[in-house]
Amino acid sequence: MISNIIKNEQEIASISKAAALGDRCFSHILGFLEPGMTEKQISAEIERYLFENGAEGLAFDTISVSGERSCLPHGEPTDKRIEKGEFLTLDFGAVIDGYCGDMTRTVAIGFVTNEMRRVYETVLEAQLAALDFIKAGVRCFDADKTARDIIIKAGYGEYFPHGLGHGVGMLVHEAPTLNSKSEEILGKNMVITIEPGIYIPDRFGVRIEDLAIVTDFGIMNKVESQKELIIL
Ligand SMILES: [Mn+2]
Repeated sequence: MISNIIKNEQEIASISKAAALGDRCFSHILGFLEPGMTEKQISAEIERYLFENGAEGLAFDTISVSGERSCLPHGEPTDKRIEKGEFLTLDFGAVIDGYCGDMTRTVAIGFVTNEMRRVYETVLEAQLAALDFIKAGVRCFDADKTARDIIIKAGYGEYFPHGLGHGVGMLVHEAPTLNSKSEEILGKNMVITIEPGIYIPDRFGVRIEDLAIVTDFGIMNKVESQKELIIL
């Protein structure tokens, strides 16, 4: 079932709960992670934590991709072990009261190269700019452009192949669609993701995703996890 594009108070409360559980899960995983663990071990721990702490389901199959596999926006976790000098991207969401959470963080293991840091900082700058720009009345393609222009200017435009975000409700992908073609206008109490990414084929990728409520004055970001680069 798909929910109305404008969420009511109860729906917003449920999505907020799912987002808060995501934050707690991410914080748990930061303490759990160690080099040498496999992508699958990490995704299994994310899912175990979500279910143990109130999730009634998963919004989608958990993404846990590391090293050169982090360049796959929708990669499935494998038996590959995470190693120092790699990025690890985790994208996951709980279902609570029938409503989905959805968040992504990319963390580094051990150390990063200058180029990895530059890519990370570019995605972060793009994400922060979009968060700052979005409010009711904004056109979806302009929201996308705000983030995309920063990524293009940094020279990585061809490596941002997907849209800025999507609506979230009972389904994890609902209206509105935030991409470079979408003329939809964001309205108060729509619930959307803001998730720019850069994916350099066969090398590495970075995505930062928050889940937010659109208001007349900006957004209420329901994801509070740190987004400045974390090196574990
Ligand atoms: Mn998403």
